[in-house]
Amino acid sequence: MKLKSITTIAAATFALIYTAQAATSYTGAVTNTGGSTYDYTTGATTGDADGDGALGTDGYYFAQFGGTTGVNGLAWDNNMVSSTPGYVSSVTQNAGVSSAGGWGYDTVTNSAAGTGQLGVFELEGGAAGNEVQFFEFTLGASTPDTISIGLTVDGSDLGGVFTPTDLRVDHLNSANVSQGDVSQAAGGEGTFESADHYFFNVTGAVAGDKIRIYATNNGDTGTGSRTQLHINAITFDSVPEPSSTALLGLGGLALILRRRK
Ligand SMILES: [Ca+2]
Ligand SMILES: [Ca+2]
Repeated sequence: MKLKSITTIAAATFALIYTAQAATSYTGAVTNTGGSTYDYTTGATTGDADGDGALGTDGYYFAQFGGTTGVNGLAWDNNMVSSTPGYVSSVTQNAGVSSAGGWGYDTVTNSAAGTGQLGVFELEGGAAGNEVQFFEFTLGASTPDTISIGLTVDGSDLGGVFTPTDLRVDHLNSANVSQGDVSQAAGGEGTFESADHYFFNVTGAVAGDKIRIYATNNGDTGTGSRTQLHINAITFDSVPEPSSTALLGLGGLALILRRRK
């Protein structure tokens, strides 16, 4: 085989590996995670893109994690345990987001943060059918090709009220052009204190892109006629980048074939 052909093949393979298809997809759910306790470090295969058996390996945001006393209306970041992924350069939130919880909500275990009680990121939903943006994550250097975003909902009391009917994840490129968004019905069973996790893959994101998290008011006013929307936690896991060993292998193959010429 001539070196020119080898070079062409190598270039084509390289392009295959690195041509990122921008897409957003719903990838599955873990629902009613066993009543009042859930361990993010065991059995979390759905959405665990890196396959290490834990959710939130890259980073996480848990509302009111560790709190045991009902505290209402504090700023979202005053009632949170978090670890921002290394590839997220900035996090912004809807100014209306606050945090609440502590009244015997789900107890969860996270590999880095230990065991604590979930609270809620709380946001006024307005009228039925109204969609609001909770968070926006701007991506920076070393953004992986595929990010699994996990959203935990329904991990509190008044399930029907605290469960948004609809969650949406949107991926915008640096020019604010949508690279794909996906919705998934998220609830309705209204089980008291039994959290549900919904997972969305964002593929082909690069530095400067944004990932936005939305929820829609499902119109269930429930007890107390509440219209707030709630998300308990957000987790980030990623599929590792194609390893440099694959490229080294290509280089080695070219070298071997060249010697055989
Ligand atoms: Ca549930
Ligand atoms: Ca993981």
